Amino acid sequence: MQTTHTSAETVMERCAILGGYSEEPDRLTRRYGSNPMRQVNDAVAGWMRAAGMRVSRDAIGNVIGRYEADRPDGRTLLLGSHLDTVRDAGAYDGPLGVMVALASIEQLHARGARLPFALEIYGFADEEGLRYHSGYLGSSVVAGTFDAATLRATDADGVALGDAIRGFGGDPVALPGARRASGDLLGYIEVHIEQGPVLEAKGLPVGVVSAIQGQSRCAVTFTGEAGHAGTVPMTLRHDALCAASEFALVVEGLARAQPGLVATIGQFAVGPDASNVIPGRVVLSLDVRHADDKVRSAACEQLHEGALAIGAARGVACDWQWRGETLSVRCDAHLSELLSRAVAATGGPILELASGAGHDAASLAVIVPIAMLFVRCARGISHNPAESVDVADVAIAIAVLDQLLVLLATEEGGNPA
Ligand code: HGY
Ligand code: MN
Ligand code: MN
Repeated sequence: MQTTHTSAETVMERCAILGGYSEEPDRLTRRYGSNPMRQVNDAVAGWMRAAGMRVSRDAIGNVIGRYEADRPDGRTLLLGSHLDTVRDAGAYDGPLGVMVALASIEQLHARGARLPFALEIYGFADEEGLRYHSGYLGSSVVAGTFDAATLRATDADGVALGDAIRGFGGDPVALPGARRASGDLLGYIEVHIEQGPVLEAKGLPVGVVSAIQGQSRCAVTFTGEAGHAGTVPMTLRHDALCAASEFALVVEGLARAQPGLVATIGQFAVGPDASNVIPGRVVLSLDVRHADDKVRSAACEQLHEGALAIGAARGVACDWQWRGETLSVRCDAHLSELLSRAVAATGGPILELASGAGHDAASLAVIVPIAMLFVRCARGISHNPAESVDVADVAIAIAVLDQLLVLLATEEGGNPA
């Protein structure tokens, strides 16, 4: 029988194994529907089966493991996180949550124990939105908030999402059937690295998440006029890159001026991308976040107006595409209180902290009560191959989740073995 420490070592090993499945040879990049995603789903499915779980895949390609209750009318607790990554990612953002949940169920299975509710682990097929710029594809289907118009979105190679879903073994027509009804669900618990510096600064291994801030995602295209770098006078240029660069500094200035606002231009594609050609077109991504949805929306509107004004002043067209929005959500008070009691039961001081990062829990909050446990990560680094966690902190996270299951089982009238 594994102790939580050996379980934690297994979690670390498995995150390293999954981190080896990448679309790129020298860094970790795993987009929705890619072969490495298929390989990861297969690996996770194998570990789930070995833990006594029944494995299925839904219409978008989420991998789902189910561990039955000790009674036929038991409700279901959802657990999990995402298995896709950003570009040049770390190994823990997403997979850690799936592996910690699996470690808890492996311990139940090893004891031959069952709870008065079923447990289902979701390995979500896309949370980052790297391929289609629309985050939460996997969990939005489960929550029933997936926008069918997104099926027509195309990736950098012109592949429509609907075709990518079929190519991944899913079925775009069956997506509505993958929605989970709230009725029999107890809630959703997600374990995730903090991706920030607070736990490390406080010297704590884990923290309970109070809320997840909302985010807006846009694609902004500046279209000027490509021209000869040597012959077009500066006063006659319609330089798309200069317009986009002026906009980038407006974005930074607004975010610096507004407390709690963060705004990021993470992608910046210059065309035609030749050293002796005045850039005619720039497509950039914009990510805006704030704990207060009204502040975030007002900032987006202000940036939209700013982009149009910059384009007009420079004779550069500006196209603004909204790519998606998630509202700020508060974690469920009762589930979070149980999670805090579980942290206390493992001897830890309790710290509540808000999440600047988005998580599948924010997506699922539409259908179930949610709670999240953060795990300390070194220097708060994430979305970066330097992302790392300590095995002792992972062992604590597993112990907290085990305790939470005991508390929930007691509430559900079970006597957890
Ligand atoms: O962008 C985020 O907050 C998350 O990592 N998808
Ligand atoms: Mn994540
Ligand atoms: Mn992420």
